[in-house]
Amino acid sequence: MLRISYLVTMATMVVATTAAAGEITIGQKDKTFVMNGAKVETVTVKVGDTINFKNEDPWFHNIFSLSDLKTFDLGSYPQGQSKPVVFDKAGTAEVECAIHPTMMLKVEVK
Ligand SMILES: [Cu+2]
Repeated sequence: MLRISYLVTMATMVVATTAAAGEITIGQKDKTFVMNGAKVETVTVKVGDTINFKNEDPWFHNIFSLSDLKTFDLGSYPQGQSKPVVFDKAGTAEVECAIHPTMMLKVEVK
């Protein structure tokens, strides 16, 4: 009986650990980065978290980063489409748009 409750506890912990890797959506709207409808210039996530970059504008965006922490290039994609990036190391990444040089987002991974 004790052994069963131990196994249940362990199973619960595994589920909790898996759920800890979060997922957020950062929109591209009016040539800015937005989260929950509000403009953001810095966003903090945890190691292992995923950011879904979602284009909410009626024109293309091309989200990329040349940061040492995370180098990626999502290519250009239209309104409604979303592409994920996993931030798997701690540090800071500058995220930009290749089409709109004014777009800047700092991602702090802790
Ligand atoms: Cu853009």
